[in-house]
Amino acid sequence: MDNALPFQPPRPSLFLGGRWTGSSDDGTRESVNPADGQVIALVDEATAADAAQAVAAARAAFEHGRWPRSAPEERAALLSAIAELLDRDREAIARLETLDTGKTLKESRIDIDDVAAVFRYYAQLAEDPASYGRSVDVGEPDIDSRVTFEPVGVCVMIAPWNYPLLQISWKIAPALAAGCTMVLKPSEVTPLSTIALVRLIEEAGAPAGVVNLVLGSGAVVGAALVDTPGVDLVSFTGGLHTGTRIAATAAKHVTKVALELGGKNPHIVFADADWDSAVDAVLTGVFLHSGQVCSAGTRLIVEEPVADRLVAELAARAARITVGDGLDPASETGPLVSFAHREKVERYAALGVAEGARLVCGGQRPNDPRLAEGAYYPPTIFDHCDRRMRIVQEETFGPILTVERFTTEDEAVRLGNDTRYGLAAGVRTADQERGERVARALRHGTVWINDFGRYAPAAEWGGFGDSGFGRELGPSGLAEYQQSKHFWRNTEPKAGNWFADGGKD
Ligand code: TXE
Repeated sequence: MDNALPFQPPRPSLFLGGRWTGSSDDGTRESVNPADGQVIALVDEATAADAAQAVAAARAAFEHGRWPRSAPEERAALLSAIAELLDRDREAIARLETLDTGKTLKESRIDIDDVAAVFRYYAQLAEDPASYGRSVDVGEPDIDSRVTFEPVGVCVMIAPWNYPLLQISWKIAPALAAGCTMVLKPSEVTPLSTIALVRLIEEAGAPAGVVNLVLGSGAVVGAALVDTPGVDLVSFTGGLHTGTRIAATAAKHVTKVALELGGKNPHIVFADADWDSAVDAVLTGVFLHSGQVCSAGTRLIVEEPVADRLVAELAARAARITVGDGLDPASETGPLVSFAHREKVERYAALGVAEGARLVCGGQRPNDPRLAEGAYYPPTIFDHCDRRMRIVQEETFGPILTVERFTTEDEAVRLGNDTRYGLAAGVRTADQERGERVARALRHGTVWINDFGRYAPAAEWGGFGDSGFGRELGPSGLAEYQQSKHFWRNTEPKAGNWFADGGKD
């Protein structure tokens, strides 16, 4: 029956202590292509006992293996080798990512190139002595004071489904550079590209036990990983509700936590902004990957005089976006990741109508019969929204743009900060000083000025507020996987005679 599937990753698909294995209860799970509802693969479904075994394997590799004690050159070589293998297998993995997530092949290829760039960036950082410590001048010639940055230990990495390969790689690459060992748990909705990546990591020569992989549900496997003693760090990207549960469980074990919990990201457009690039960026910012992007610019905040014109142009352009199977080169955006997720997005669209926002385009399933079998949902715009509406405040994680208007700069900033999240924001204006002023006032982890959605491996990524804490990418992304130790060496030890008798009787 497996042979009937269009894609079958090599099974078994769990990787524990350097060995590929099935689930301890022989459980499996189907992976579904959201473009047509077809099952594309069967993967092994781990149990809580498998999760505990994975943590034990990572613990053993951390305590006794060579990786935490490896030389910088060895770490850099492994990271570079992984990047090379990603280049080699780019097309195959891109196809897998598209089948599993629904995103277009063009997007999947970009993801894989970005992932390779992140591995290369951390290869470079792994060879930089500044990554491992610094000397401290304590002002005494006989004191040699050094702070070293050591691997934090065993890391659990839990990733979501929207950028499966990319988000888990933002965790794996710095953790390897730091000398950590780890257990990966991709989303049960999109496990395939992570299986492929772990095979490449094995091929690149990672010692047994350094990278372990378990697959399965958050409720069983994810929860077991977080609630297992012997974990030093849980790095999680996903929903707010899940993130708070993970943090609460981790607190019981005094486990360090890093959380990236999404956002409701404002895109502020002043009337003087360059028109064509503004229209283009607002459109791409919200509808790329059908809005399933944590930093999507879902909340347009536009200066009153140009609002009607901008909404009209956005609606016209949105209606022309070609929605379709990600494998079809004509498709500009794919389906939502799953049928269940489409239902959630539909509930938000219905809520927008009920809350009194004006539906300008989209808002119901496409009636093209070629899209009938997939989890498709069209670009949707709600105008005349109010800051108190739930569609303005909650992360819909779908192709839904809300529009609010402002008349003063203060009001724009107030609206831009009027969110429990704080992941990313954009401001568009021809006035450079105003751009800087507004960017400084916005409480978000990334602010784009006359651009949107871009990032760089060397620049930190993460949120303010309920978007979470901890940083990925950049030197701070490495620091997340390290802990400091202070060495204080006295080169000329002498009695200090603090006490009056000098310690004699
Ligand atoms: O994510 P979950 P879901 C947002 C988005 C979306 C919402 C819910 O708004 O609609 O979250 O999506 C694992 N212990 N984002 O339900 O549940 C789970 O198996 C340990 C934002 O799909 O957060 C998966 O691997 N792990 C986001 C991962 O957590 C648990 C990207 C994410 O799943 C667990 C995706 C538990 N108790 C959705 N429960 C972003 N920040 O980019 C689940 N998991």
